[in-house]
Amino acid sequence: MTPRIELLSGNEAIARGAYEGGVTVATGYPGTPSTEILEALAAFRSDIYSEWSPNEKVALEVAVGASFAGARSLVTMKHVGLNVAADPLMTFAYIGAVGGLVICVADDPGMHSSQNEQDTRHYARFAKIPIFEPSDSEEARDFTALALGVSEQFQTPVILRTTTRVSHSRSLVPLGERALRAKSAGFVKNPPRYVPIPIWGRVMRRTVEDRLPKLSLAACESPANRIEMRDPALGIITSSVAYQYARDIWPEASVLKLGWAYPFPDELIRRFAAQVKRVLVVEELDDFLEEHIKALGIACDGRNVIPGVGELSPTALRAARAKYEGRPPVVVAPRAEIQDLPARPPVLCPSCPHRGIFYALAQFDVVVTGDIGCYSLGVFPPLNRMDTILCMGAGVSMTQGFEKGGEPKRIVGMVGDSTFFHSGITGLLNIVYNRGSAVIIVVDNRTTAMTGHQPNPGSGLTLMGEPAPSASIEALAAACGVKRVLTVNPYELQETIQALKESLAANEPTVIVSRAPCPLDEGEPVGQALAIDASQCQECRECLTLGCPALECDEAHGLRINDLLCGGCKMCEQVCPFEAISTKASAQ
Ligand SMILES: Cc1ncc(C[n+]2csc(CCOP(=O)(O)OP(=O)(O)O)c2C)c(N)n1
Repeated sequence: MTPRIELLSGNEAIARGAYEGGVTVATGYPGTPSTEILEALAAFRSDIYSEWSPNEKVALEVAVGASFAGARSLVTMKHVGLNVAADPLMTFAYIGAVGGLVICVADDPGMHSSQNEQDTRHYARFAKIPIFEPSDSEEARDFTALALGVSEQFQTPVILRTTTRVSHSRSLVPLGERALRAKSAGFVKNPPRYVPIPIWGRVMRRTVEDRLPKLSLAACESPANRIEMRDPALGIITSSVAYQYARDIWPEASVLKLGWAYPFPDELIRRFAAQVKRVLVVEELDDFLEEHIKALGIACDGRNVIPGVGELSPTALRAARAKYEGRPPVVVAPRAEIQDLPARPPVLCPSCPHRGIFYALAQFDVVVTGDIGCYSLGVFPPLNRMDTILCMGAGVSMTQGFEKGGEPKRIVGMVGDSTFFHSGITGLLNIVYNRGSAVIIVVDNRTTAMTGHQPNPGSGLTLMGEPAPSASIEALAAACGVKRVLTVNPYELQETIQALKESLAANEPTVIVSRAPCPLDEGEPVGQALAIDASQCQECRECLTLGCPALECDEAHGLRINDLLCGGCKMCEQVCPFEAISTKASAQ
């Protein structure tokens, strides 16, 4: 029978690979471009338990527990998520897996939706564990299943690394059957195997080193790595999506395609290099392969011609080829229609409740340590009300450093609900414990909006669609020792400004929970669309300070509200000094 073939994104294909590979536990924390893996896995709910964990460290630790119980498990996160999960990863690499455990990490070259461009391959080398890199959806499916097997065979965690292009591009995948292992779950007590106290940890440390050459040999034999011999004049060594671009730009070249890049398959690399005249390494981001190939004593080109910053593309490689061949540089003019587009900076949606908090904050001369989420958009004009962003949770913790570092202004920290549960709580605990006095605003829109509305511990719903207890941010703040805990409705601007004013005057740690559900998640507008009564409007433009995309202004019509965009939140009605904005006006 011919297999069913489906057009799957790389992320959907990984979920399929996990299903076919017999995974029974899947965990993760949302983060572009990885998020859809777990969302797709939730569709296999009768076979696979899947959960959004509060953060990546917890997600990995849950999966490690499942692996020790004998289950196959999968963990998903974006590249920076692995920084959060690095602590369990480094020691789990010593202890090793029982049931196969694969950590899917999605990198974001070009920083489409990330705060940095770190290259996850270094983590594989750092932790001394294998890494697989699919180049398309079929490989994403195949390598997931392959990686589960390698994890189990060599008792090691395995990283499956994608990039935005691999995760989000679609290609055909012939579907396979779910392979269930005979092995039944059940933990076998064995402290020297599971407890890395120094006496046993030192033994594990040796095991990690002994495992490396075995893994390298297995990588040489693996179907994930292959030599494609064409013209021996040029041999390209490449991996991930760079393989696709390299094939486009150097169709005549021989290629060593590394789908299992680390531990480096030295034998295979040497064998390939011996068959070609010149070696060119085509890799995205860091010179991870090139450095090692040079260390093997193989002369090669790479970073001297291939850009190491930003995303690769056929266009970038076309220019690289010209450089490599000593031809005049290829100048790529942007397409006229792209050139003519006006710049459109990202904005908060119409009727986004975060806007109320930013409007209120703009009334005070304070430093705002921000965080990552939709509310990061408060950094842009006209809101201009976020001063720093570092990483998830830092919006809370950094306030303490500003304060103790002598910053004369009052400090306000800002985090979203998902971010608070992810890594805000410990920072808050620190503020109380070490006698800080920051005002922390938790913008609680009841969801993880920025990554596409995933539920979180406060949402009252699990990934698998089951009702769940909703964690109370107020109770958590109180449990951390915060005495001033307030809740405001950010659509009520005066109430919000007043709460902020009193909190800034109080010399003690304060948590303000700014609570209103995300209207996009709710799926319905907050209220009836508003309009501007032109006879009352004095064109003072105070309403424009809200930065609402529903408020438009052009020479022909002056100020007006686009009723297709307006969500009826009434914030503009509240800021208009001339009572020119109302739902009444819209009914006229
Ligand atoms: C360590 C890490 N994990 C995941 C992400 C991806 N990410 C960015 S913001 C965010 C959470 C946003 O949710 P929330 O804090 O509730 O704010 P909202 O977008 O709903 O306003 C996530 C998961 C990240 N940037 N860093």
